[in-house]
Order: sequence, then structure tokens, then C-alpha cells
Amino acid sequence: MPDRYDPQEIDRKWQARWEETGLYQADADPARPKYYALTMYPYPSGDIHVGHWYPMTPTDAHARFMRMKGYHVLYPMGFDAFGLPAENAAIKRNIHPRTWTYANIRRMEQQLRTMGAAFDWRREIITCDPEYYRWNQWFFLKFFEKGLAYRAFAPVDWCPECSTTLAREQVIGQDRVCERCGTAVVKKELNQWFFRITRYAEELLDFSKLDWPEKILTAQRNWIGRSEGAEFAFSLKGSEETFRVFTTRPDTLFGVTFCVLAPEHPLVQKITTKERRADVEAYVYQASRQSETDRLSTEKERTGVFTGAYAVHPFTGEDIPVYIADYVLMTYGTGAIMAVPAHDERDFDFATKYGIEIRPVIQPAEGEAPAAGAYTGTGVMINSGEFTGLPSDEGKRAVATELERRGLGAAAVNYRLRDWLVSRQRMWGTPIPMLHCEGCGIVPVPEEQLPVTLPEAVEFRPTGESPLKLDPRFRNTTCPKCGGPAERETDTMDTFVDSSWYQYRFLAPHDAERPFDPEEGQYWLPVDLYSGGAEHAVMHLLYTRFFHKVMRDMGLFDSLREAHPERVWDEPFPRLFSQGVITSFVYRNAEGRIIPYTDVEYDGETPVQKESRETLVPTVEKMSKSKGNVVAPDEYVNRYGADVVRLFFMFIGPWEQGGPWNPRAVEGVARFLGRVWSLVTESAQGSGVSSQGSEGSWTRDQRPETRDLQRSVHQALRKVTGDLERFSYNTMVAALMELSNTLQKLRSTPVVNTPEWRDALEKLVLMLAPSAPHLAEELWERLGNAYSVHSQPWPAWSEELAAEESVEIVVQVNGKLRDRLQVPAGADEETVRQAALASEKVAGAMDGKQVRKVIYVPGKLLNLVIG
Ligand code: ANZ
Ligand code: ZN
Repeated sequence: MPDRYDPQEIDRKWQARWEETGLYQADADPARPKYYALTMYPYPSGDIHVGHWYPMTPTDAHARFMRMKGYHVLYPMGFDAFGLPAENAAIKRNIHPRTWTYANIRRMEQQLRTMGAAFDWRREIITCDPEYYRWNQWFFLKFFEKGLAYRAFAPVDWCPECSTTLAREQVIGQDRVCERCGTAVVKKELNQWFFRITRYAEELLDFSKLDWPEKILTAQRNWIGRSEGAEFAFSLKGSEETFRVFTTRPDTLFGVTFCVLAPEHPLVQKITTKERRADVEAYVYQASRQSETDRLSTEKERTGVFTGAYAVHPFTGEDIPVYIADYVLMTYGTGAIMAVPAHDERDFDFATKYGIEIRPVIQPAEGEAPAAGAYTGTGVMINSGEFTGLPSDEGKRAVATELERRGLGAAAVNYRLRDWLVSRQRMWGTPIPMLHCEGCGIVPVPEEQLPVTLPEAVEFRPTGESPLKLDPRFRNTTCPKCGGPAERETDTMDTFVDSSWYQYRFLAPHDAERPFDPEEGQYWLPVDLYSGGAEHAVMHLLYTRFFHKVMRDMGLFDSLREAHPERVWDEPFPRLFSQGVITSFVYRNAEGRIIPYTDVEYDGETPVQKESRETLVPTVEKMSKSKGNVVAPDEYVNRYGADVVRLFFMFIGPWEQGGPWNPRAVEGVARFLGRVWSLVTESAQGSGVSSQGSEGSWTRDQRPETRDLQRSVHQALRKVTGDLERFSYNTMVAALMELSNTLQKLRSTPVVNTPEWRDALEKLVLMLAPSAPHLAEELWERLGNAYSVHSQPWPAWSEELAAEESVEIVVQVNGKLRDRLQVPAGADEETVRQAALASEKVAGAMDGKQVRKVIYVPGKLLNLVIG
């Protein structure tokens, strides 16, 4: 066997062995405690890049650590396989999206194996398999039964030229044009499917069972956006029609000088007067060209047009002009507002621009009013009829109560959260299991007919229109109710549906009877650790909480809760860790031109361009193709082996912060593993120390090198254990490096002939096992131990052996012995003086007097001279 460290060879050897022996296969075993670790599954774009390695390898190290600590660990992997890129590739190459997707998956599975992660591949799930997505359909039917899935009109981005809807990423640029043909994109109302997530809004705001990063909770809180206020109706002058408004400031009702409807509001067509029609229609069209974000932008000038209609003020009976304006969204509240320019900034800008009266009704506390603009704070109500004089907080309640007494409305809570629009007018997704029958209307596909599968033969139009719409064999079917002809729904589901419950499918990926096996669930659930990127703070992480709660209310977790009432059953992921992002260097020359990193070399500490030797300025930036700073880990895996790359990711900085990819630091990590290799292999061959097994229980040895060895090993154990528990990987790697340096130094001392030396090497290898699994496995074998290092118990440390040496110091006051203190060997004068002053005996002897002089004999004596 070659003694050179050959990581490629070692990687291959052990990956094959782990596979053969099924080392990471985890089957429920009630005799052992369980640990379910999950990291977000990837989209099969075709390439495993640093963005995948960074979250996965530390989670893998944690999972391996938990295994060694005696837990039965489930660590599965799968693919989030539906979505638009497959469809685009299909259109471009005229192949089935499945072909592209599976080719990518096969490639990525291989790459994931090179990472050496402890995935149980028998449990792999691929969401575009009918065996998976039939359960999306099953859930859809259950949601429909419970009134949690419904159909309603909602705007989509629409290309009038291609006559197709566009996904957000297909709408290009500020001008919002179609990706394919460049035509101006407009909003169009389509009948689409929603999940009623708003029914759970209040419960979703309860974070009490979550051990999650604060910034993710804040993101969810803001996304749900709870506001308290009132909702009530305005009647329209000379008409039976009314419209409702939501306001957070009912106390400003007397300051209303106009009302605004969203341009999409259904009343707009009805109430617009003949003279105003042309202007209103033009405005409605231009509003349909804008994205919601643009409409809400505070930078934007407020615009709108008068409809010609008037509302009636509920308390004063005054005429209130009704406008439409794009700053009012149809999707929030009621889609209509009462406008109070004196106390709302947007209303103020609008009123100023169109010459509408601004009527103050809240008197700020002295000195708080702004010099110009709206006063948005609280104060005392003025110009408000019977309410004048009330503090505004009280006024809110009083006005709401009066509105209620008059039968116009009531206090109300509004959420920014909207129902989840799950319809996509795309082909590569789960078909929504619904039918349209002329006689019976909307009819759910009977459960026993699931799955509704995607067609094999597909033909994409160049417009990108969904082939499901064009396929009569898919579309035409019979109605299960009346037996008449019916059409299938051609919308597919948002892929976030797939990822909302995938954690349960890993338990029994091939179960044909139900989405997951409750017996497996009793053992494995809930997920103990979930890790993934903060970019999923809201959508995925909110949708899965919603899904989980619906599943709970369907009774799917009842037997699980009964078996383990102590576990959390109201949340899918009680504990979440969210890692930072990997950045990398971008090198620019003096003109600011980006130099590809393959053309960069270091001249000492200075980056230079390889040929011209021109000095370059490095900056740390997010990886992006256009800047050419995307790092392909494969290149490094091929050169240094997987362990180096794994360890580098852990070493880069605190996991929650991320950090820059740094080729020089990669080399540093490679050198470290190389040193560990020589240290262990040379000792394993040479010294003639017999194998003692890893149990070797140590007693405190008095020889100084042995003590140094013991102390270093046990201190490292204590540190590494704590760091792995807290995901503090960078400090863990540092501790391992320090230990290996100490061993390096002790290598030339007689300690190498003791059983403790061998034990130290074994413990080093055990500590490395979670992070550098291949190298550790090889060294474990070379130390003469039985396969596998990953099945060894995690070594315990001894506080006694980890303790620093201490010495006894005699403390005198004015030369008289007063106390004896234990202090760490090598403690400095200041430390010893502090310890002495803290002693009661010493304090008693000093009797409150000042220390005038200190005499210190290191390691022996401290004399305090007082007076
Ligand atoms: C009158 C008023 C007076 C308001 C005032 C504010 C201050 P949050 O806090 O985000 O819930 N609003 C209501 N529906 C809207 C919609 N569909 N599009 C745009 N704006 C809408 O915001 C609630 C406030 O936003 C509401 O309270 C309403 O303006 C506006 F001195 O009503 B307010
Ligand atoms: Zn029918």
C-alpha cells in the first residue's frame, strides 16, 4: 500500500465500501434514540456547486457526529424536480422535460456521492415521479374537501402576442416585456387555484415552539403582517352599490377627503361616469403593465384618475370623490381605501398633486408635528364631531364601535399574508386533480383515479404555452359524477407544494397506500435538525408550517402524538439552522476590468495578473456567472479529495455567516490533512507500540510529556464535542489543527512509546471522522482497527485530564502566612493577586487597608505589604 496520502484513491475506496456495506442505511430501531437530520433538497439544475456543498457538508458532519454519539440517524436526500428550467430546456432541445431532469439527477447523484455524505440513498425521493406527486394530488383533494383549496380570479403576467402566461422570471427588465417576443406584458385576470393559508395566519404567528434564527422569525412575522383596525362600508351617492375599506386608523375618519379603489376593483367599471371612461380605461391599462413592487415603491410619483363617482361620508354625509390609483392594491385588505391626506404620506402626495383638501384631525403632542407633509403619529382627535378631544388610541376603538352600532362595519384584523396561489399555467408540475364538467361544474378527480399523470408525448409551442392545454388526450375525460364529457384542469401546482411535506415522504418513499407511514413517523418524527438557506425564510418555510398544521388537523399525526406526547407535533421543523452564503474573490485591474480567477496568481500576498504581472484589487462578492467568480468544487475535489473541500467549508468562518472561497486557505487545509496523514501512518508503522484498542482508560501520568499529551487530547475532545453540538465548525477545525501541532511537537519525545500516544492518535482520528470521513476511515484501518470508524462511539473526555496543571501558592500578608491557593501553572502576578484578594482569610487579615507593595515569587509565594 502506498504511503503517500492519495485522497482520490481513499475517497473511491471508502465510498464504495460504505455503499457495499450499507453503512448509512437507517431503519427504525426503537431500541435506540433517533435523530432525523435534513438539509434542503436541491433543484436538479445539473451541477452540484458550492451552494450545495456549503449547507450539506456541515450538516453531514453533524449527522455523523450524532451517529457516533449513539443516535440512530436518518439523513436522506432527494430532488425538487419540477419547475420551469426543465421546460425551457425541453423547448430548446425538443425533448421531454423528464429526459433533461433525470439526466441531471443521475449526474448530481454521482457528484453528491463524491462529497462522501452519509445519505441513505434507498430513501431518495424525486418529486416528478408519479409515485411522489400523486400525494400532492391527494393532499389537494383533502384540502378541497376542507375548503382549503378554492378557485378565484387572480392576475397573471400575460403576453398578448404569445397568448400565454409568464412566470416571474420570464418578464424581462424595467419595461416588463415577454422573454420570447419582447411584447409588453400585461396583467390578466385568470381563474386559478388557491390554498387558504390565511385561515392559519394567527397560528403561524405563534413561534413559541420554534428554535429558529431570530431573523427568520422576523421575516415571517413581517410577511404575515398583522394589522389591527376597522373594516366598514361606504355607500355610493345615487346608487345601491357600496364598497368596503380597511383602515388601521379609524380615528382619522373625519379627515377623509377622498376614497381610492384599486384599478382592478370590480366596481370601477360600474361606477365610472361616461365622461371619465376613456381616462379611467387608459389608467387601468397602464396599471396592468406594472409589477406590484413598482406600484408600492415609495420613490414613485403618485398618480390616479377620478371616476366621476362620489361616496357618502358615513358620519358627516359629505360627498367624497372616488378615484382609482395604482398605489392601492386589489390584493390587500378590501382593495379600497379611505384617504386621509393629513395623516398618511401617500394620500398626502396624491392630494397635493390633484389639489384635494387636506384636513387635519389629529393634534400632535406639542413639538411633534413635522414641518411639512402628513402627521402620521398619534395625538388627540380634533375637528371630529362628538369624538373631538379623545386621545387617538381610544378614538380608534370608539369610532369602530360607532361604525358597528350603525351596522356599517366593525373592528377588524387584516393580514398582509395572502392566500397561496398554487396554479401555474405550466406543464412540468403536478397536474391539479380537478375536472370541469358542463353539467356538474368543478368536480374533483376521485381518489382511486390518482395519480393524474403527465402525458408522455408533448409538443411545446414556440410561445411556451403549456402542452397540457394543447393535448386533447390529456384534456378530455369523462365526469365521474354524471358520466358526461369533462375537461381536465390544465394548471399544475406550484413546486412549493412538493417541498411542503417532502420531509414525511422520506420515511416511506415507495408507500403506495399513504403519503407516509405513521409507524415510521412514530419513530423518526419530528425532524430534529433542518438546515438551509435564509433565502427560504418565508415562502418554503412558511408553506411547510402551514401544510404541517393542515396535516395535523387531518389527524395524520394523532397516533404519533399519542406515542410521544413529549415531542413537538405542531411544527414540522422545531429546530432550524440557516447557514450563510459563500462568496468569492473578484479581481479587478487598475481600469476596473474583471480578471478571471484562472488568470490570477499571488505574488506573496499580492494578487497579480499571470502574464502582465499587473497588481490586482481583490474584492469579496457573491458568486455570479457574469463576474466569473463561480467556484466549481469538482475541480478541487479532484485535486485535493473531498475531505479537504469539506473541511475548508467548515473552516471558512462561522457557518451562519459564510465567507469567501479562498484557494490559498484550501491549500492550508490540505497541508493540515497531509500532516495528520504522516503523523498517524508513521506512528502506526514504526514505533512498535501494540494496539490497545480505543478504550485505553488513562490514569493521570506524572511524566511531563505524557501530561501535556493527555491535557491536549482531552481539551481538544471537550472543545470539538461542544463545537459540533453548536455547529461551530470553524473553531472545531482550529482545535483539531492545534492538537495536531501539539502531537507534532511531542513526536520527538519518549511519549511515542507509550500506550497514551497511540490512544491520542486514535482519538484524533475519531474526532476527524465527522468532518473528514474518508481520511479518518483509512487511518482507522491503518491503526489496525476494525471497520468502521463511523460506527465507533464518540470518545468522552475527562475533566481531570483536561485540567490545566495547578500549583499551590502561599499567600502572606506583611510576611505572615494567611492562605494557600491553587492557581493554574504559569499564572501571572496579576491573576494570582486577584485570587489572593478574593480570599476571605486574606481579606480578614488586611482589615480594609491598602496594598502598598506586592512581592511575587512565581509559582511559590505572594506577599502583600499593607499599611
Ligand atoms: C386610512 C388611513 C389614515 C390609513 C391614516 C393610514 C393612515 P398596514 O398597516 O400595512 O396594514 N390600505 C388599506 N388597504 C390598502 C390597499 N389595498 N392598498 C394600499 N393601501 C391600503 O396598512 C393599512 C393602511 O394602508 C390602511 O389604513 C390604508 O390606509 C392603507 F392616517 O386608512 B389607512
Ligand atoms: Zn358532470
